[in-house]
Parts: sequence; structure tokens; C-alpha cells
Amino acid sequence: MKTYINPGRNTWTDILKRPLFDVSELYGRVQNILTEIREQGDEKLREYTERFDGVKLDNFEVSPEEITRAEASIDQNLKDAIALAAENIKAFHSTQMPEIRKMETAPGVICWQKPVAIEKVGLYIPGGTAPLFSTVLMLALPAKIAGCKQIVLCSPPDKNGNIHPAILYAAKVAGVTQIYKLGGVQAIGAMAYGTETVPKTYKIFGPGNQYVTAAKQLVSMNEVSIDMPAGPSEVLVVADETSNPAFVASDLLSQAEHGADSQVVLVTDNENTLKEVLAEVRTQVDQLPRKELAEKALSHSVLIVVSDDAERVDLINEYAPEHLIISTKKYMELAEKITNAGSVFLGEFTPESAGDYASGTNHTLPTNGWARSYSGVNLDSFLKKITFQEISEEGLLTIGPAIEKMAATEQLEAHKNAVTLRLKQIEKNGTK
Ligand code: HSO
Ligand code: ZN
Repeated sequence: MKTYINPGRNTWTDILKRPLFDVSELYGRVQNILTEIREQGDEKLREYTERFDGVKLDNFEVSPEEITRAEASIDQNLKDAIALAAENIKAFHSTQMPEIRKMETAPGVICWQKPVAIEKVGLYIPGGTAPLFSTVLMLALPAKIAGCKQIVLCSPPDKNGNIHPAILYAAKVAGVTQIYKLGGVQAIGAMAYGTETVPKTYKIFGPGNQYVTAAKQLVSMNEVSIDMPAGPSEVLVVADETSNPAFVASDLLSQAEHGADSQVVLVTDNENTLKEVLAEVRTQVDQLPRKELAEKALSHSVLIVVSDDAERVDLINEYAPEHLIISTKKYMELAEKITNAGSVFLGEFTPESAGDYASGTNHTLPTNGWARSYSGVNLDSFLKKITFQEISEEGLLTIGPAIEKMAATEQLEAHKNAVTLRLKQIEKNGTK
């Protein structure tokens, strides 16, 4: 890990550069696979599943018997943990349902906005070294609360043609309607275009490797929408002399163990805290089963001392971390000044893991600086809002002349006429 003591502002961009995540060089290959899936459907899904996942499948859909078997194989403690997490995620996301508020913008002009669920959504859950069944809860529960009718989930099969039982169980708990054994580009293509087996969806959510990310970007250009641009996971922890160095180190490492391209950043106001945290990171990383991945992530991570309070705030906002943990004494003072971050964790007993699993907030968050303009996944991500308006004769008398004038200035005569004709009739017949 590199350390910096009061680096000049002009060096911040360089110091805080994320590991490169440009998938555009994959576009050509990924687009070819997508085109084949679009044109030949299931046949190509079968071919690519055999090639990339090493398993021949006649049927991609997970059967009710497989779900029952998965459920039976999961121990009660895990079921209880999933139940607790699901309750909190449901509670938090339920409060996000917007109310319909009819309002009169001018006398007789009534406008309102109605949230309507996206009818069909596609969720992608990666396989691999860590089966992220928690992500199933983070995506499917809000989809259910929003009222999405079809919640399709794809996750790659292992060599025996199975999906991890915890993923299947979480999908059942969260109300996923169909589960398919499909990974990578095949899964994204299937959910974007639809095939004989897999229904077409309207918005695709979820993390994935570089191929999945490239596929999501490509299909979002003309087929479906996607949750947000993806990049490697990251955390920025702010600590001072009151912080517990072991806690801080464990937070840095919990993000570092996600993958070699994860990035972790420590920001503190003094050199002593930096040294203590670094020593703890070294001790703890040695004991991790995923030590190798974590060490790779640490190799491009940074520890920074910024003595000036205002500068510290500026540096954090400039970096726009996906996760921001503030373990300083006066954490609320700093929290109020945060303008760019995906999710903020306050005080020394609020680890990022809480938000990753069970506190109720969503863990699908903007990475790579996208927190400057994107929110993490929330109920809104599964809704669109339709506006309605109802105008009375009185209402049109109030706003009509302004519309006529504006339309004429834009030289859009038909627009103007749509008002003029009605105003003339009102003039003739009077208002009711
Ligand atoms: N920290 C990850 C989410 C996750 N962590 C899932 C554990 N499981 C990205 O926000
Ligand atoms: Zn995590």
C-alpha cells in the first residue's frame, strides 16, 4: 500500500486513480455472441454454456424439485440469517414507495405522478469463488416490493449443472419468478432479447465480470435499460486517533477480499493512526483465506494523511467512494458535508459488512466515481413514473394564452391550434 502525507491537491486525481476498468476492447467478441443469441436463441445458449461453463444442458430452467432440494440442504442458522436480512431489506425499501400527490399547478390544472413497476426485470448473479446470494435479496426484494410481475434470475451453473443452493433458496425467499442456469454474456443476451425458454426483460440488474459488464453496456444501447455502469468494488475509510485500528483494518480488508481489482483507501488526519492501521492490515491479511486476492487489491490501494479538515472533505467528495466509512469521533460533522458517495457508514460499530448483508440498505452501489451522479439500487430503480394531467376549461383559460405564445415563437402552428380551437369553443359556449 502506498502512503501519502498531505499530498497537494493537484496530485489527488493521480493518487486516487482506480484500477483500469475499460471493457470496450471486449465489445467486438461480446457483440458477436449477443448477435448469435438474438438470432438463434436457445441453441446458442446451449453451445456457449457448454463452452464457457463446461456443462451440457438440455433445460436451463431450475425446476421446483431443485429448489426444494436446495432448501433442504441449507442449515437452519443460515435460513434464520437470511430471514433477518430479508426483513430489514424489505422494511427499508418499503418506505421508499413514493406517494401519489395530485396538485393544482394553476387553477383548473391538475397534475400528478404515478409510480408504476417495471413489468419484467432480469437479475444477474455471478457464480465463481464467492456465491453472492446476498445480492439476490438486494435485487429481488425491492423488485417484489415495487410490484414487478416477472422477476427473472440468471446465474451460471457449475460443472454438474447446479446453481449454489443458497442462491436458489434466497431466490425463493425473495419471490423470484423464474431461475435459469445461465452465466456471462449468454445470460445477458437471453434476458435482453428473450429466447424460446427465457423471457425478454425490460431492465437488467446485477454485478458481473468484464464480459458481463460489456454485454450489459452493449444491450443497453438499444434493447433494455441497465441498473448502472459497473466497476470494481471500493471503500474509503476515514479514521482519527479515536478510531480502533483493528476495526478500520478489517473494514479495508473486507472490501479488498472481493477481488484483485478492488480498491481500498484510508484517509486520516495524523501519521500515527496511519501507521497503526497499516500494521493491523498486515497482521489481519495473513489470516485470510482470500489473502492472495486481498493482497493484490492492497497493492494498488492507498493510505493518505490530510491534516486540514476542509481538505479532507474535498478529497473524499472528489473520489466519490462507493462505500464511505467514517469512524472518527465527530463522524456526524463530516457526514453532513458529504456530497458524493454511494453509501455511508457512521461510527465505529457500523462496518460495511452490515450494509452488505443485513442492516436493510442496498449493496448494489455506484463504483468508479459514478457516485457523483448515480444512486445505488433502491425501490426507484424498479419503478418508472408516469405523469398525468387533467385540465378544466378554467384551467385552459389560465394557461392557454401562454402556450399559444410559446408555440408561435417555436413556429409550431399545430401546437398553437390545439389550444386556440379549444379556447374559441370555450368563448362561444362559456364555461360549464
Ligand atoms: N461489498 C459488495 C457486496 C457484497 N459483499 C456482497 C458481500 N457480499 C459490493 O457492494
Ligand atoms: Zn462486500
